[in-house]
Amino acid sequence: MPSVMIVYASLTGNTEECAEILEQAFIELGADVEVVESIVADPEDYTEYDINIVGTYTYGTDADLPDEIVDFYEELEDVDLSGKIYGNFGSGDTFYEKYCKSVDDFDEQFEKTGATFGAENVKVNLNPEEEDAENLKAFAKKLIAAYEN
Ligand code: FMN
Repeated sequence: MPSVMIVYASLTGNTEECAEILEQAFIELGADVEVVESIVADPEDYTEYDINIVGTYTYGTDADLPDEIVDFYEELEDVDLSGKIYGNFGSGDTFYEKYCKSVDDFDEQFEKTGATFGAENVKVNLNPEEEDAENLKAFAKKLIAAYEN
């Protein structure tokens, strides 16, 4: 079974709640999972895990990255993650034009690392509801399937 690292940023708890659901889903699937807040995370740590995940909300005046994940974002592109699987999720608010933009921003960064896209981004409107929990569980399954391929 793969090892998984989830790095997340959450101001009001919605993305954190998603991270917890995802963590539980991976545990139920038999994976080893580590969950770390972005402010204390180092992208180099991803090299020790098979599946690399970012969870982030979107903020600011122009759908900016949260301040506490900017350093992680900038340093990520310099890490060689060839052979790793990646996936992104996050919470946003459909009220905003650039819904969950920060989640998509991480796709571009991961592409620079050489990691392999594992599953479609999961976007959650505010706090996760039943359907979102199902989507997060399906996301975990797809990432593991991508690892096993
Ligand atoms: N959500 C989006 O999807 N796109 C945005 O551009 C966006 N901008 C925001 C700007 C401000 C000032 C605030 C307060 C919220 C914004 N949001 C936006 C919504 C947050 O991403 C959303 O509330 C999210 O659930 C917060 O996640 P958290 O609880 O993990 O901190």
